Amino acid sequence: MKRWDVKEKNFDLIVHENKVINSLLISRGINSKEKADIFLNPDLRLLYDPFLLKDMDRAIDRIDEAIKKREKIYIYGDYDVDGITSTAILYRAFNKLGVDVSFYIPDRVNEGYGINREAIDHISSLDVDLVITVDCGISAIEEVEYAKEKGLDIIITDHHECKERIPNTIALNPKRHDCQYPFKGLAGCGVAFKLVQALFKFYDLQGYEEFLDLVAIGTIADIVDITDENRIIVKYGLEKILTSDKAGINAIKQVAGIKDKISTYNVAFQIAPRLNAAGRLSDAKIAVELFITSDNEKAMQIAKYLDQENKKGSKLNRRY
Ligand SMILES: [Mn+2]
Repeated sequence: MKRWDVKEKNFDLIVHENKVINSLLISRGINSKEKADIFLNPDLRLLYDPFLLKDMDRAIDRIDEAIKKREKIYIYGDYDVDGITSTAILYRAFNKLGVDVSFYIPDRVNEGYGINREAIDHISSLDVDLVITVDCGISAIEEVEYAKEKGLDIIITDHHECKERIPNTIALNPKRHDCQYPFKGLAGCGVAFKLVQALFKFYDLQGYEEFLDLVAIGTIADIVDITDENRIIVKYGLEKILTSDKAGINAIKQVAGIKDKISTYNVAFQIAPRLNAAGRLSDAKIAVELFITSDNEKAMQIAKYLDQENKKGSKLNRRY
């Protein structure tokens, strides 16, 4: 497959004035000066404008309405690391905005991935007005219609491939065929992060960077390509993990033995498996709790529990 890759690359393009660097960049698939800039100098200021995502303006309008009317918002997540971190990012952001927010993570064994009717029944019984999905929803056409019949409004945030038809609701996904966003490779938590970036911009709030630790964990764990905007997220996110003041980040670092140095390896092979242990146990909620609590003791208890369960799991894998 690599051969075809090379053939498709246009070595006549000029993305950098130095010829050697230019061909190196082109061979990596970097096809614009803007992308070359990000590659050579990943800088937070080079993060794309979140409003370039199709429907971002509509999403912000609907959320603003929810905030003004003091509506209840439910985040609908997923049990893998991308879904867990996405949920925690939005939860923390809404908490900061003073929103009445809760979250729902489907059970891996009993419910499986994505939105299901029983979950919608449950959520709609709780006086919820607005549901925001993370890392799922872009193929749930019927379930979204069902939720609307039940009086729920839904905003989808997702990064999975889009079929020709997508649900008839506000939907953020860089892979939408009608979305002009310059980078298609965001993880689910990357899309959630863009929503937070847009909200902070809209309300003129500082500090969206504080979510980069969680975005980096989800992005690395989801095995998306660490190119383009993901490079910026991972570079700053790894630094943020080391200096984080989140109870859960510090607790998981401690059980994973991470102190003053960190790489994508530490996240992929030490942090992510411990979080995935929760999903395996049908207990992914607890991993979200880890990342939204400000109670150091509670965070440490959860981290130790995940650490033990992960050790049990890896023993099982060795035996069979
Ligand atoms: Mn994902």
